[in-house]
Amino acid sequence: SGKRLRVLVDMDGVLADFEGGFLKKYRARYPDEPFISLEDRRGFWVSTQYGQLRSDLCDKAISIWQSKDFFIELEPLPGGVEAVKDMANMDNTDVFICTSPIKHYKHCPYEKYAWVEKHFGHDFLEQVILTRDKTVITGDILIDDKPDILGAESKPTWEHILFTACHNKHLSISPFQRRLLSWSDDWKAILDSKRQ
Ligand code: BVP
Repeated sequence: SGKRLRVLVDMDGVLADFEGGFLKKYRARYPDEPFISLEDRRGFWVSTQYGQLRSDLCDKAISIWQSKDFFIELEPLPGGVEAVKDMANMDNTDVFICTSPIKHYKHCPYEKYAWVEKHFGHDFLEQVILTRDKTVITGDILIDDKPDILGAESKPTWEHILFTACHNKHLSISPFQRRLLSWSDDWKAILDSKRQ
């Protein structure tokens, strides 16, 4: 009963393996440069941590995700596509994929749509929201691996569920913030907790 539940699901780090895709292509393109293993990743911004390793590695990191075919070739994270399809088929539930494109727009926005079409089908393109500011999008839940989601709206309507990723797994979060450890975790219970 009650109104429909609106779930916003992030793409990079939640549905698509940005970190794994980055590391694989960085090592292939820069085989003689140092790299950061996924175990050693800290902080949301890959470019920041590479810049701390050696200042010129920031631009080398950025060159990877600015390249053609980076976003379309990202592998799906385990269970994510199936979970979102299941979610979209639940009664009284609307699911949107809510993702921030990079400002180097030559390939990324196109490839994000192409990735959704490839893994969810053409009809699911109706559910895509590209925005650089997720706080202005209304929803009940936002499942996202970025610890701090800020923007123009200081009181977003959604509850942020932190999706565990290599860069955030060591973070201690407020006892009021909830995590989804992976798509094997009980996402249905989190949705049910928000239903009227
Ligand atoms: O398009 C992704 C990759 C990019 O930021 C966007 C994050 O989107 P959401 O997951 O928040 O929807 N991105 C960019 C940088 C550095 C840019 Br300079 C980075 O280090 N990590 C990263 O994900």
